[in-house]
Amino acid sequence: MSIPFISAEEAASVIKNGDTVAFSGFTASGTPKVVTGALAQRARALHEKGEPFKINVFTGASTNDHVDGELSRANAINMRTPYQSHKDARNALNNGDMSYFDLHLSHLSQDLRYGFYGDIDVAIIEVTEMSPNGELILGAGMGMTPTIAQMAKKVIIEYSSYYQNSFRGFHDNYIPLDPPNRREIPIYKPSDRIGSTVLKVDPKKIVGIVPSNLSESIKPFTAPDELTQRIGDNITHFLAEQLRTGKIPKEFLPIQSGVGNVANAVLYGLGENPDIPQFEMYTEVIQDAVMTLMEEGKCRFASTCALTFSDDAMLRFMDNIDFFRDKVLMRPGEISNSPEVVRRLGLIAMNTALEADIFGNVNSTHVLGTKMMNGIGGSADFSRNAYLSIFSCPSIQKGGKISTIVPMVSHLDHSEHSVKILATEQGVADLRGKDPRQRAQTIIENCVHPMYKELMWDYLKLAEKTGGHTPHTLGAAFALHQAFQEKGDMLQADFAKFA
Ligand code: 0RQ
Repeated sequence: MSIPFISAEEAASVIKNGDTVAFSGFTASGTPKVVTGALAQRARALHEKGEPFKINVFTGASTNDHVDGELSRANAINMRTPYQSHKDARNALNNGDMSYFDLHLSHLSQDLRYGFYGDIDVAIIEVTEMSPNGELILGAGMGMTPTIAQMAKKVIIEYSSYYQNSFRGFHDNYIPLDPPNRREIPIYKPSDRIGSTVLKVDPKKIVGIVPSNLSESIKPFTAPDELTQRIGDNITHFLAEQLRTGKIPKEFLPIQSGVGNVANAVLYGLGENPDIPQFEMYTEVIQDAVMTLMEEGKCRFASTCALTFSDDAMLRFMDNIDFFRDKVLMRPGEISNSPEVVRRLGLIAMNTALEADIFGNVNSTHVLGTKMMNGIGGSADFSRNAYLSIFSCPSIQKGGKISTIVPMVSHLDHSEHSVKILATEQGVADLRGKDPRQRAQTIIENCVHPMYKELMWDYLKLAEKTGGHTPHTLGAAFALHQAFQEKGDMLQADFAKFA
């Protein structure tokens, strides 16, 4: 069967107001880049005529400017899940122009198959190779593509000619059976392949192929600065000590690492520390640092959902693709983030907090309790089930007007039960085996910035007067947040009126 090449406008015309559209990819990698621009134009034209046009957008994780940027600027998104990190989408959802629900990334594929969110009308899938019988080779990110390819009523293909070398062999396409028939996911080490290198789609569902030649447009990461390097060093020294004392097996354990500059700095720190042996990764995203660690021989293998490389690093990867062919496997998000596999492999999970409280609860999503930053992403898929879950952040933000360690988090993503280690540039708090008062003491001693220490000890003393297993004086628990809201500086918090 021959599948026609069509324009972005023709592809966009297939999508109707109110449709649910699902996208391939994970982060910007493997995310479609062409059809959504035409769709945004159509939405604008219809809005100008006073006609409604909004779609529901389901993705593997965050996307790119073509999807979240174009569509949110055109006010064309009704509902969005499970994760975003684009400033225009962030504005739209915080203003109430778009509804958004924040979801564990490993959940969306199965929730869709369970029928929780209705049908998928259209899937837009970026491929790098394709055969007439519907066998697809995906690109640099998998996301939930196997599930959306299976469920969607119609499929639009974006055929990317950007990559000169073939991605064939890097993907592990697999959909687990659904309950009550699910079996174990047979991954016993990060490099175990369980699925197929190609993704099969019913060619009758494919409405057309849209050519694309755009890169992922991922900017290079900034080199570690003094702050991120100190956080990275603190975590690396802690892990080396755990290894020396036998709390981490001598073979070391697979690493999961979140996104961002701190995550990159931690990985560089692991690479440079001679006490950390060669390791493998079981993670959802690999960034530039991992590629360097592979080239240096420090990282042996990475199971991931996406290659979130900057454009320059991606070209380096492509130039040397045969070197990486037996060192990288891309899996769907429900497998890269599978809690079952995470628990079995015994991961060291390293994720980032916006704020943490003195008892070890973590907020990763809501700035000052109300404004959504990105979303929970895969952080809880990993941290809840890891061998060792580490959260890190700088101890202060906004030039010291904000302490990231507070008496009580203003929003909860990861409870004290999922947080074993908390690290800032000040030091590391090991929370294992400690009761709430001991946790508070070790966090204040090791993680709080010196300018906030006295304030935090004052709060603990005040809270201890109220008593209880987890001491809190509820009226004062958000005094730092209130001081920032009213006076622009958390240091202005005053506990005297609660004494
Ligand atoms: O503000 O942008 O105005 O400068 O928040 O802060 O320190 O640069 O944070 O980029 O490392 O991201 C948790 C958001 C951290 C991210 C989070 C302000 C600060 C700055 C950004 P500016 P940083 P990072 C794998 C796992 C959840 C998902 C996850 C994240 C801006 O890591 O989204 O882990 N994690 N996924 O000034 C007020 C505070 C603040 C604050 C920071 N306490 N109060 N403002 N800021 N802390 C990936 C996937 O799942 C795909």
